[in-house]
Amino acid sequence: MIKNKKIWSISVVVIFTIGLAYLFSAASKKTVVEKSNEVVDSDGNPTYKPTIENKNNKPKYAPEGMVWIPGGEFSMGSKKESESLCSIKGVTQDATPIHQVYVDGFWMDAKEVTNDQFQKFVDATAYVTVAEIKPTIEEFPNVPIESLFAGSAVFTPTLTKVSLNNYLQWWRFVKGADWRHPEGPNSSIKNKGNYPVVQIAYEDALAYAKWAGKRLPTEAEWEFAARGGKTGELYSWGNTLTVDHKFQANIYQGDFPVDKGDTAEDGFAGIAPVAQFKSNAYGLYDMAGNVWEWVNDWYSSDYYRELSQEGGVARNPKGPDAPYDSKGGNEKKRVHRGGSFLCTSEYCSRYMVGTRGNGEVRSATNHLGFRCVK
Ligand SMILES: [Ca+2]
Ligand SMILES: [Ca+2]
Repeated sequence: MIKNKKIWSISVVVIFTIGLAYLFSAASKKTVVEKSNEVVDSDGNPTYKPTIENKNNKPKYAPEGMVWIPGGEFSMGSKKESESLCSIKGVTQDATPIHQVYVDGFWMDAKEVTNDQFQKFVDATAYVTVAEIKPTIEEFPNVPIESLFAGSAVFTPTLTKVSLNNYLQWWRFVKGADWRHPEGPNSSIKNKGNYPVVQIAYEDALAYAKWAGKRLPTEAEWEFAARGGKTGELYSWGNTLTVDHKFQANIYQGDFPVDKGDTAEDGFAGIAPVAQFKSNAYGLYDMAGNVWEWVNDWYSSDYYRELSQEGGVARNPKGPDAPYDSKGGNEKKRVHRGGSFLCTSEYCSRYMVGTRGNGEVRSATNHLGFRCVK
């Protein structure tokens, strides 16, 4: 009888323990459930898992101007709801779903590459950028030869408020616009050595990186770095656009894209010298705003979906094998990240850290630059 009683009480304890374990695991499942490698909570809503940084892998000697990004596992991408922070529908769709990614550690330029740095490269190599070369008739067979000029795209404010559905209203191809003349032949970079170099095509950025003994970051490396070890925050500095009513990046305030519409509440109308705002937790400046930055990956609007369907943790992803845009067109596009001094909540909002941009590889603009890694 006593023995039976003992067995009975042991059983109660065992059942109680199993029950507790079950409740505990149910509670932890409540936070994060993985479906393929898409990260969702128990209600199926996209969420982020805590970033797990690699430890103790920092090499001893830092290359000049670069900061160590430890790498590790993180949740990459943007929540669907973030789209409501942007007036144009659908522009953040290509950054969903949130999926698990691992990147190795690497060095990254703390700042956007400047005019002074690019000048050194050109002085050493006599490199000529894409925007400085007259396009050939082979490239543009339908354009009369007398209309083929060396030049590039320049932001040109509109005289009045316009509907924001056609960017050709504020982008103009300007003959003679290039990195030394970012807004056209009458503009210059005199006294702007500390400004980010712009009017840079993908191959120009690549050539600079090679000369500097560096490379362009992958899109995953760029986002890991921009998040600064934080988990799923909206911006590279936190979850609110301003901190103590102060803007944290050089973006655009006021009526876009109207002439004198930029109210420069953040301190700058148009482009700013590099590193005028606080760095993120890794010591990186301007990971949001100032100029867009080329990364190495081909742009595919479906890449995140495809990657998440593969399941597991995507290790050091390098982008799709070929460019693809569900919106159509067959341009060869690569990814841009971070947004620029022209990004506004009225238009693209892509200073949000998990969002993406893209551009044709030989097309440069006066709000597009880059930084390197190694
Ligand atoms: Ca600004
Ligand atoms: Ca930037």
